[in-house]
Amino acid sequence: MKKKTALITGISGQDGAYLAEFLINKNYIVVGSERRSARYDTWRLKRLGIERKIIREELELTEPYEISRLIKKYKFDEIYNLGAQSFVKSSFSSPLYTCNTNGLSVLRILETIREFSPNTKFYQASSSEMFGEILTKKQNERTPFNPRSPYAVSKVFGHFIVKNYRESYNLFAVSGILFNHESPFRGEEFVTRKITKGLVNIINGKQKFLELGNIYSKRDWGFAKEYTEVMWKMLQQKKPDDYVVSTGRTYSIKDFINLCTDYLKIKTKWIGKGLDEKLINLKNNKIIIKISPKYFRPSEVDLLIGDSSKAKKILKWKPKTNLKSLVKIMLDEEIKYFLS
Ligand code: NAP
Ligand code: G4F
Repeated sequence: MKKKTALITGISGQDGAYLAEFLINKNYIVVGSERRSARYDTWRLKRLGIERKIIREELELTEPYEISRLIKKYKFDEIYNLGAQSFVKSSFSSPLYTCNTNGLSVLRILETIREFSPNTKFYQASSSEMFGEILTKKQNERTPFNPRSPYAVSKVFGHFIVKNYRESYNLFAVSGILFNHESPFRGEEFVTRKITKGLVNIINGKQKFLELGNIYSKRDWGFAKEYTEVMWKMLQQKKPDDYVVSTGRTYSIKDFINLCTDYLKIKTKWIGKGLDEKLINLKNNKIIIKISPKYFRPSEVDLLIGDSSKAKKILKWKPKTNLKSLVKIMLDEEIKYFLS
C-alpha cells in the first residue's frame, strides 16, 4: 500500500514532536516545516530519536507563497497545522503578528488546498482559549466563543474559516478544540513547565525562587502525547467535523504547584495574600514562590473545563492520564535531564 504523506507545521513545538512520532509509527512519510529562524531547535525530535526520519522543509507561515510551493510539491494526504504564535501573553504585545500567523495563515493554507490539492485533509489546531470568559459551566462544540486575548481572537478566525471552507467548498477540513495539554516537551514559558523546571532547579540549588502571576486561574490539563493521537483520529473519519478534546477536570495553578511539591516531598506553607502571597520551604524557611505583577495579563481566562463526550462517542477517545500522573511524568523527566 502507498505510504501516506503528511505535513506538520510547527514540527519544532511540543505537539509537532509527539504527532511526528505517532505518524512515523503509523508508517507515514512526515514532512515537518520549520521557519528560517535562529530559534529553530530540534531537541524534542532528538529526544524521541526521530530527527532523521523527518523531511524538513522551510515554511514561514506569514509568507503567502511558501505554503503554495510546498502543497504543489507534495500534494499531501494530510496537513496538520500546528504552527502558531502560541503564547497567550505575547499576543498582547504582538497582536498583529499573532493574528497574521495564527489566523490569516489558516486561510492561506485553505486557499491553496482548494486551488491545488482539494483531496488533502486539513487539521487546524483550535484552542479552548476561544471560550475565554466562559458562557457555560462546561465547554463543548456548541458553546459560544468569548475570546479574551488577541491569541484567542486569532484562533476564532482560524476556527471559523475552516468551517466556512468545509461548508463552501466541501473540503475535508476540521478543527480540534484542544484544552491545555502539557508534557516534558512543553515550552518553558508556559506555566506548568516553568513550575516543574523551576522547582527542580530550586531543590538542586541552581535557582533561588520562582516568580509567577495569577495562581488562581483554573485549567483543564491533559497529557500532550494522548492529545496528538486524537488529531489523527479526526482525519480518519468519514465525515469532517470539529471536536473538543479535554479531561473534564479543572485545577488551579496553585493546585498544580501543591501536587509538584508533594511529589518532590518538599514540606511547604502558603503565607500572605494577593501580591504578598508566598510559598515557604519549611525545611529552611526560604521563599520558593513569589507573585509578580509582571506575569499578569491585561485580561485573564479564569476557568476552563471541557466536555469531550462527542470525541468519546464518535472517535472512541478518552484521556488516560490524570493531573497527578502528569505531574509525575513531567517531574521525573525534569530530574532526569537536570542530572544528565
Ligand atoms: P509550541 O510548542 O509553541 O509550538 C509552536 C510551533 O509553531 C513551533 O514549532 C514554532 O516554531 C511554530 N511557529 C511559530 N510561529 C511560526 C511562524 N510564523 N511560521 C512557522 N512556524 C511558526 O505549541 P504547541 O503547544 O505544540 O501547540 C501546537 C498548536 O496547538 C499551536 O497552534 C497552539 O496554538 C495550539 N494549541 C495548543 C494547546 C496546548 O495546550 N499546548 C492547546 C490548544 C491549542 P519555532 O520553534 O521556530 O518557534
Ligand atoms: O501556561 P499558560 O501560559 O497557558 P494558557 O494561557 O492557558 O495557554 C495555553 O493553553 C491554551 C489552551 O487553552 C493554548 F491555546 C495556548 O496556545 C497555550 O498552550 O498559562 C496558564 C495560566 C494562565 O491563567 C496564566 O495567567 O497560568 C497563569 N500563570 C500564572 N503565572 C502563568 C504564570 N502563566 C505563565 N505562562 N507564566 C506565569 O508565570
